[in-house]
Amino acid sequence: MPAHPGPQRPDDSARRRGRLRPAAAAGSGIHKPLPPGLFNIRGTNAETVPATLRHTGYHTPNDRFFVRNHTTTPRLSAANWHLTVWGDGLRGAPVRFSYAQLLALPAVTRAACLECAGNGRSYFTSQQGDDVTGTPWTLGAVGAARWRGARLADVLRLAGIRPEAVDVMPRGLDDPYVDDGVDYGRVRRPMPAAKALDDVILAYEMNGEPLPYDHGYPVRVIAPSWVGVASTKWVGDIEVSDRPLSSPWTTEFYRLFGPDHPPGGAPMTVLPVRSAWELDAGTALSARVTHRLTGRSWSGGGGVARVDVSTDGGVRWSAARLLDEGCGDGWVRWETEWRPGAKGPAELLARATDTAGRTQPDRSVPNTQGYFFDAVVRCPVTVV
Ligand SMILES: Nc1nc2c(c(=O)[nH]1)N[C@H]1C(S)=C(S)[C@@H](COP(=O)(O)O)O[C@H]1N2
Ligand SMILES: [Mo]
Repeated sequence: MPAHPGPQRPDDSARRRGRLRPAAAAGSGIHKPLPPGLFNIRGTNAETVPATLRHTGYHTPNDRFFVRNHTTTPRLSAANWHLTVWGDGLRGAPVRFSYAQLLALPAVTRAACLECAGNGRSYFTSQQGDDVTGTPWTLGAVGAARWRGARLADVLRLAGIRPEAVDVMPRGLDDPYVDDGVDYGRVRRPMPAAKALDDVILAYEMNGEPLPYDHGYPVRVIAPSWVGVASTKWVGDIEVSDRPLSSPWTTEFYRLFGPDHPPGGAPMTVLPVRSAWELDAGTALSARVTHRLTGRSWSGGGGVARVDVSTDGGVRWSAARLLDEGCGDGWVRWETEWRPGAKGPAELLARATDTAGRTQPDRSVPNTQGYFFDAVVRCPVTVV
């Protein structure tokens, strides 16, 4: 039985620079080190500082990948782990899979973005003046990784899924989520059987390593192109049902409420189009020097087809140079050159369009919990 490689070590360069303060993660419930400068710690969550991706390749290194935890990271053992598939959508009794049995199934590898539906939430307030609740992410609640694992479809078929099954609900082994005195139970969210049988993975590897504890060790769900909450970490059981299922994560959280949405709220599945500059807000850039500026764009609705950038606050736009092919569930890196003239404050904008024809709007449709901020984000810089 493959054992966990032990505590994850931060990369050496960060340690040499003396930037690590292990205590930074204290109280967050997150296991890996969260060096200031690489992460913004937000309660039980940690956001990747988007500017730091400039120094990474296409895939987000595991030690920089954002963490979104409802409670705390459990440290499970693969040897004691098993997955129980159960419910009236199966032909027979519950079926159990061990870690070794899962590893023995045909493996698939898929490069896919994983993103929290609330990514970009802080801009509802700072750019639009909207009142929203939830973690005030900037744009770092997203990453791209190579996920390797078994197809959920294979596991469901081995468990005897019936053609009448309509919903499939994975549940995590982390502690029940309690908020304001209400116990919502363990994190779980149904998805249609059609999605579960399509492209969903039961992943045990992330970027060629066993899943880190914080990202779901030993096994997590990866539901490509869907809201991050569909990608259940530390999965322990999966209910298969011949009737529609619900959970607080479809009826209360991760649902769009507000005057611009239907009275009962709108469900959330596929992620929107978004873009981020790999630049800290407020960066100082020298005048009359040509700067190579970079960023990334991604979409749940297919690849990114084009990215337009503006360095004058949105008056003039030009196409950025795409450095990757905008395929399926990944992102594209892009670059542009800018030679600022006048000194003073300036705003950089990036607007992506995906292969489905969706373009980032100037304003996002508000919702009470601040999900799906997809508008063009204004990145302030100072020319000096
Ligand atoms: N069991 C469990 N699964 C979970 C969560 C959680 O708190 N518990 N958070 C979800 C949310 S909201 C997101 S955005 C992703 C984050 O995955 P990551 O922490 O690996 O980046 O995991 C999802 N899966
Ligand atoms: Mo999320």
